[in-house]
Amino acid sequence: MEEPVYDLILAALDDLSADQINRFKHKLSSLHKIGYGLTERESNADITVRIIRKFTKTHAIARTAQVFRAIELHDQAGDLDTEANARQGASSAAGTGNTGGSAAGPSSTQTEEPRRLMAKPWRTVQWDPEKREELMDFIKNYKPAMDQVCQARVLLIGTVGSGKSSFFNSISSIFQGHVTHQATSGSDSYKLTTQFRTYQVKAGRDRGPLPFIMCDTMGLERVCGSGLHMEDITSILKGHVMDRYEFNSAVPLQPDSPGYRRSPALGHRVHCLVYVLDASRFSLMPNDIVMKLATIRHKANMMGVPQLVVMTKVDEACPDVAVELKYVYRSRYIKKTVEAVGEHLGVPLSCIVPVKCYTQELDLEHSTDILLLYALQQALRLADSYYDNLSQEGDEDRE
Ligand SMILES: Nc1nc2c(ncn2[C@@H]2O[C@H](COP(=O)(O)OP(=O)(O)OP(=O)(O)O)[C@@H](O)[C@H]2O)c(=O)[nH]1
Ligand SMILES: [Mg+2]
Repeated sequence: MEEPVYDLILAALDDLSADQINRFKHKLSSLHKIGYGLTERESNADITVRIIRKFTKTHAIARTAQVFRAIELHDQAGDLDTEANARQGASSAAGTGNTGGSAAGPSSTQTEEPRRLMAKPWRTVQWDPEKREELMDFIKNYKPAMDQVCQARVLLIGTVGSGKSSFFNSISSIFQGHVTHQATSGSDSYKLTTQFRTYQVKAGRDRGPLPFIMCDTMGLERVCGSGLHMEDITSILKGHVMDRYEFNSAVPLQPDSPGYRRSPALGHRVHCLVYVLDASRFSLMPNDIVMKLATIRHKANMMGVPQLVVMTKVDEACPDVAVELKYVYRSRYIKKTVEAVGEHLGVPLSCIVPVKCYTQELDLEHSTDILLLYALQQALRLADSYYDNLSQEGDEDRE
């Protein structure tokens, strides 16, 4: 007789260690919006009931397997998938079909590639460990192409909650060798960034700082008088704003205020501006924010500051990518979003890079690192074009 869905899922959860269960709960939260706050203290039996309630008996096993796979428990996922496939076959044979899944949801049999994916990636990415090392070496050995500057200054700008602080934390985590949360991040109001922060990253405990500085800012808001003030952005780009300046949405930084640097050196100016945009919400971005971004882009262009778009939350935007990050460049949805960002902001597609930040993970993940490192490499290359332009201007002035 067929084993009930409840028993199968419960048995699979009961086989997990405490650490695996904890990772399962976190992943269940990020993949399927069964909040960690709900399951944190629940028994495996209660969690099983939640999963069945949310996905019905038809899909509960496949969705559980999907979470297993996302936390690298491939054997356990395989066992459940076999069971889910058998049930799928049985239900099709009986003519009941599979009608309960969402159109955008992951396919129920995750042993196969989702059919929605493009056959070929639209951008080539090397996912091997050697590439990760190569990218890390590039960043560690990077030297700004200008003698007066020893660290490239990269500014992160974006709407509230787009993932600016998480992006910095994720980059820092890679070089620390474990997941860290130096910059406060999160969705609670007390976790919003309200200060201008400049962060250095060390490649390990006893090592010196890496050749870049990341500047984290308050988020942009659509309403005038809240969020980062547009005039403050100009001050930051020119290097006038000091570390730990507390933003005031109503009044921009004044030359006589504490926190104002009167004579910024070249190293204090921004050498690359990174727009951090949430891939899962880009289509919902209000027009006012698109206009603000266009104004910032105009300011940056006038100052010759090159710009990059880092698109975060690709895992939230596309369920196939949530299951397997390597599908990011084969996801039609992500490609369309990149194209829409390019069109709305007027940024070339080569300057738009999707990433997933570390949020609830306890350990580093190879593919996550690769995308983040590509993004940082791109930012440093763009900073180099800033120095090149400055040197050319200097040459022309001397002529
Ligand atoms: N799933 C997922 N969640 C993310 C990702 N990046 C950030 N988040 C989550 O998004 C929320 C906001 O992230 P923050 O890094 O605080 O965003 P922020 O842009 O610094 O926000 P403000 O400081 O308020 O402007 C947090 O709950 C993060 O865990 C991502 O790539 N994937
Ligand atoms: Mg922040």
